[in-house]
Amino acid sequence: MPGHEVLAAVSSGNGHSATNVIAGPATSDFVVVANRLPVHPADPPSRAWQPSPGGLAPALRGVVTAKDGVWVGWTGEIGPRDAPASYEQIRLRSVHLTQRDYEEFYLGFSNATLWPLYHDAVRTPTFHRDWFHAYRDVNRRFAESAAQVASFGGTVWVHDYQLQMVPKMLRELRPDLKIGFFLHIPFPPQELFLQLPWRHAILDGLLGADLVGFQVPGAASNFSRLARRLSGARGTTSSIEYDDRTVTVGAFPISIDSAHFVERASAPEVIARARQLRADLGDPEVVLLGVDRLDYTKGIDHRIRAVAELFEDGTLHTSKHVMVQVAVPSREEDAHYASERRHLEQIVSEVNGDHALVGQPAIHYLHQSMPMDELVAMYLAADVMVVTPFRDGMNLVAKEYVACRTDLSGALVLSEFAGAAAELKGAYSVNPHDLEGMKEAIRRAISVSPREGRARMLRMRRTVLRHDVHAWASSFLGALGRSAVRPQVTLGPRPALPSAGTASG
Ligand code: GDG
Repeated sequence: MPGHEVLAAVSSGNGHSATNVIAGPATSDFVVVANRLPVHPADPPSRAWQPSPGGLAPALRGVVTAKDGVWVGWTGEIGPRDAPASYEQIRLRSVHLTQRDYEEFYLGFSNATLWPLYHDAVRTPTFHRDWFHAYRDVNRRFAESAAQVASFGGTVWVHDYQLQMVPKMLRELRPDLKIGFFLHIPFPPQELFLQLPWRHAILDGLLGADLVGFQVPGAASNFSRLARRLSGARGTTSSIEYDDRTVTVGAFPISIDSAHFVERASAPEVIARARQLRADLGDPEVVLLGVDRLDYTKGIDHRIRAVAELFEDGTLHTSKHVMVQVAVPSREEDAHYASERRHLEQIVSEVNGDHALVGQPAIHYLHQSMPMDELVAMYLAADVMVVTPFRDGMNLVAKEYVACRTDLSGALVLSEFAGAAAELKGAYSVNPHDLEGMKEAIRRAISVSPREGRARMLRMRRTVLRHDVHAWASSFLGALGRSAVRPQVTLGPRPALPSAGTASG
């Protein structure tokens, strides 16, 4: 039974028969494995923990608590400190990272090799053998932790690009498990993926899952094609035969907790705050808004250039129009991110130098993160939301904006290279590389008739309210349940498995 302390014993991840006996959190039929836990340490000197902002936590919290699941991940802190055994009803299992793991697994292979490569190589990816070795070793630790907390025959849902080797490693440790993998970022076309010196290891890692899920169908077909070409798999886009197993592949576009955003956007204090924000901005006719992690994939610079040219050609004027750009600090130790920040700050100050009035900047630039209610108030205060990534797995900000526009006002300008573009058909679609096209889309969004604007927003809201994060999780887990049907696995004497929840077979 999940929910009580057990001694779990699993084989070590190196294929030898050494056995680690650990006193861990109780095992569970449902385990989420993600790079980050849903909590992180509060700023020193406090030893307290607080919920991680953004990321997967809001999306998965409900599913994990409903299933009394365990969440395996890293606290975000270097060193051996464990997160609490549970936090806000989610049971936690910490994976520790050393300074070297942080540099080579996290900053290195995950964020300087895979992240740019998977985002159209918008920055040149760096290939470094030591980074790959660290990635493999850290993935093994995640797999071992998951193996220790999963009940016999349980379901393990592995998330994202930092952990692509976990499915295969976990299957080797625990062939009884149902293993799902979901990639939150794009999966690149062959021409790019083939550059990766460790392409076989990554593909084989993913093929260890019963179900491999992507944000959009294009990513799923990129993966299946590569699996056939490089790993000798057979089959179609949606079903691959590999290693005497069937791997199901599909698109499962992620969404948001739409009802929660509607509720916050309807709260009197949030509505009042939105009014105050507009007043603080000088009660302009039009507020344009961008909200992104400060990331070179998000196309913030091109967006600001387009807005700058609209100020230059007189379409926008500081007395009537203002832009707010929230750029949430992200991966600041990476040189690409540091230089992106300097670049953005330079162009924002150029635009303000040219177009600001005293006490009225053309662009309000906030390099800071903010509480969710403040973000919702921003969404409510904005007439036009501008989301222009060069490539984005989904982009939840676009969906959050739509969910918050309960009165059907507001317009969304959205890059065709965001996964969200496939669903949000009421948006003004743009190619972020095309400055003239972006300017035209912003012009149209500003001057849309109330009738057309409402029709567009209604169309998008229907999609976002119907297809929320709960629908996303159920559809993935439903498909995993169906795909993982296979002959009963019997265990040899080697892995003494966690006793809790042991099935009869
Ligand atoms: C990756 C993929 C995919 C932002 N600022 C604050 C804040 N946020 C929250 C937003 C939103 C989330 O962070 C950002 O999500 P995005 O989807 O826009 O972008 P990534 O961080 O790049 O996420 C992406 C996503 O994974 C999910 O699969 O959509 O394509 O790149 O929820 O609201 N939250 C708070 N303060 C802020 O200042 N509290």
